[in-house]
Amino acid sequence: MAKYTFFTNPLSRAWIAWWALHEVDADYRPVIVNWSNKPDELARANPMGKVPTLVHHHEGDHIHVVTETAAICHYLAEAEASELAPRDEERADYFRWLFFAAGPVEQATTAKTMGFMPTPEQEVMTGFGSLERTVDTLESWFSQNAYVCGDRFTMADVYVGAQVDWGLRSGTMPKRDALARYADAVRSRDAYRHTEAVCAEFLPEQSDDA
Ligand SMILES: N[C@@H](CCC(=O)N[C@@H](CS)C(=O)NCC(=O)O)C(=O)O
Repeated sequence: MAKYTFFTNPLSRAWIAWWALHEVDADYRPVIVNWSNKPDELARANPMGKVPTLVHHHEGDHIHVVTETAAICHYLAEAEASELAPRDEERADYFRWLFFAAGPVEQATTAKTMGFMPTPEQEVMTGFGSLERTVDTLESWFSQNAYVCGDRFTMADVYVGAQVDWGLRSGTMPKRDALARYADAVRSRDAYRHTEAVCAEFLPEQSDDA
């Protein structure tokens, strides 16, 4: 049995966790999930029925279920590749930007996709403030740092990098030179390219609604 069962869909956020699995060279079994025909195995692991969902099969009889893409990324770094987890002096930057991307950045880009723009009054109580503010904040960091933790690629760059990559490709994030440079750097990872190739193989399994 593979060490991990990975519920996924190549045309979804699960792509990010897929990339993380390849960064750590994990032993996993992918289960492709179509929205109209979800396996019972997924509902048992994650009542949200969302992908990515990762099941870690431990020796003996117990499992651990991890959901939420950013959590899966970090979990895999700790479990499989400590060199991708933060060193003590990197923890502040690592967790700051990992959570910033999973919260404000994701909310801001989703809001834009859905056509919601907070008014100045609503910005005060909206976690992301405005898309402009989140992008300005990311830009200020990546104007001065190659990666989330400075000069070194860590697992936080899988998640933050994927958000920036997708934001720029989809046009939900305005183009800025520092962000474009960062996106190019993460796209050059071997594991990123390998994930693209693996996902392409699974695309024919997609149903129209997935
Ligand atoms: N908060 C979750 C969001 C996961 C999510 O929304 N996944 C979507 C695909 S991008 C999904 O599974 N949609 C199927 C559904 O809701 O039925 C994460 O960050 O992993």
